[in-house]
Amino acid sequence: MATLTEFRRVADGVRNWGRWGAADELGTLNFITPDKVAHAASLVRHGRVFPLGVDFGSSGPQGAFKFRHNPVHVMTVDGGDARTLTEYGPKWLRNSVGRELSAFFEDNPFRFNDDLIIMPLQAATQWDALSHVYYDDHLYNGFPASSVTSLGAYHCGIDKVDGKGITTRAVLLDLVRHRRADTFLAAGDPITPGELDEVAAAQGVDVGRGDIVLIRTGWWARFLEAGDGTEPYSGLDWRCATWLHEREVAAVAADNLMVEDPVSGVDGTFLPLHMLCLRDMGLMLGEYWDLTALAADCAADGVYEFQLVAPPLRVVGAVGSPVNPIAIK
Ligand code: UVW
Repeated sequence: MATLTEFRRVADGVRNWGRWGAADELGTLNFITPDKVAHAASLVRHGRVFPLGVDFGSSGPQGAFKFRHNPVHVMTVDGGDARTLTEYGPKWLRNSVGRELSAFFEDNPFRFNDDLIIMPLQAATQWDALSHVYYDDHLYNGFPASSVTSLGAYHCGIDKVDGKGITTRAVLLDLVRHRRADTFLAAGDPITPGELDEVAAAQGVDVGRGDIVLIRTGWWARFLEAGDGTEPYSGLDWRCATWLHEREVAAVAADNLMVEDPVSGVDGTFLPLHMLCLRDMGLMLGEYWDLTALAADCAADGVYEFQLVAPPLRVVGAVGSPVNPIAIK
């Protein structure tokens, strides 16, 4: 177990504050240049498309924390309403909605359905914005933590990164295949920086400036099998922050709940990799990405690099966003 002093030494080494100016809220997405975007597009050779988002629904992966819930999806207008209004008439439904819908539906075969969703933005496939975590009362680039209020994140909200797309070259590092794991990386054996190098070398792929790194731990496949959103797993050791920093990676995403190993590895802290990536480096984390089909394709053709398109929603002042990332080969 590392000490907090050791953690702070690593944090000082990876911190990008001021690197792109005092007002910067993009962080390591700044590594994605127009040349990088063009190169990523040139990696598309066959037109094979892999949606990496998981289902947003009532049987989603939430359960690990009481403060998060699976999405609640309800219909607000549907075919039943049209039937109610035409068969029983609007007289018993004299509220304004009833009057409005009867104007649409009565004597009119042209109809519509509407719906509504209530969910934590972290419920399923997501990006963490740079304002998602902090320590010592500061967000990325030294912005005060107090700038995140009940009105939202004034600094480093997810809406600030939309200008970047987000699209670039991405690289899959398949830890499940490398470790010859059954379905997933069971708890107790965190992924080290040295192992990331080993996997990249074994796959014959390099990781460099402006790339998004996708880490396959198999957790999502395990969740689909066992249905347990609380199941522990092995994720990235907190020291992988230095590995990501040295390679000037733009972002990292995984198929599990937190990207990082659920056991902290730093005495007296929680989420140390989150803190180093989001708060010190300005590097976004993606969680609950489904990498199964993409990994099968990469294993089949031996190509572990591709174009990734993963724009967040422009939820103003939000500290995260649902996303349906697309990998294209
Ligand atoms: C927490 O676990 C608090 O956050 P995340 O969803 O980013 O892992």
